[in-house]
Amino acid sequence: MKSILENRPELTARIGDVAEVAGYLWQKGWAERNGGNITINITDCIDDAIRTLPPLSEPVAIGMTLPHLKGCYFFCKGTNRRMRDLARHPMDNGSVIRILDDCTSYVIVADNPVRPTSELPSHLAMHDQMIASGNGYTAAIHTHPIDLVAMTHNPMFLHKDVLTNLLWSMIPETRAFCPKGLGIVPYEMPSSLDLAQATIEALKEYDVVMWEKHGVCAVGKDVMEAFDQIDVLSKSAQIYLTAKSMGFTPTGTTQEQMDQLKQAFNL
Ligand code: 2HA
Ligand code: ZN
Repeated sequence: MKSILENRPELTARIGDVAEVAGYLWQKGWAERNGGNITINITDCIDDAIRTLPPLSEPVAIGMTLPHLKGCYFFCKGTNRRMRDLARHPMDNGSVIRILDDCTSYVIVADNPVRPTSELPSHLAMHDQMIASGNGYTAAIHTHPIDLVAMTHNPMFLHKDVLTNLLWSMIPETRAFCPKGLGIVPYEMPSSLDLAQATIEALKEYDVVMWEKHGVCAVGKDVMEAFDQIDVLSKSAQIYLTAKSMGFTPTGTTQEQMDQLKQAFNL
């Protein structure tokens, strides 16, 4: 069967980036079994030939109305698919969906009828909000970083911006490259509409949020940028726990040093 990636270098590159990031998530140990999901908005890569493809599925209800997604196209990791398999064979472990004009349902259009991620409501709600805000973001990642998830098991770290300030203070790069910090979404049932709602609420203020005792969710201009933000936060968490395992609590940079950085980098 012909893939829609054939003779479409831009679309091929974007999905290649998703596969590359999927490989990183697996290598980092953040993507056990089918854990985590990635979606990217590819509407600007869609041409008339794709637009006229017959759907591979009946319309499927999303469970919410997303007014900014009318006619948009997304590449989504498939539900129950492994991140490590997405890395090697993205078009067999993910699919392209189109949001129907009712803004409440989607159809699968290519390459295979792979049902999208179980966290689709959260992912699509994030994309809807990103379009509404006009921030130009096109990517959303959800993954299970061991260090960051562990930290959400301590109630002390669930208060607003306690983790943000702790992680910023571990290494200057985190302050510079994750300038909005890390939001907290209190525990909700995975895949639920409540989780989707709480996530978009938190993303009004942050680009990366923790789903308490579950995982992290990050958005960005592209999939690499979203990944980088999780990566710098995880690096800080690693520094914190390395110091702790050496038997001491790390001092962290001072508020003044962080403020200097904010000024110097215009954050
Ligand atoms: O896709 O990580 O949260 C599997 C998950 C659900
Ligand atoms: Zn998850």
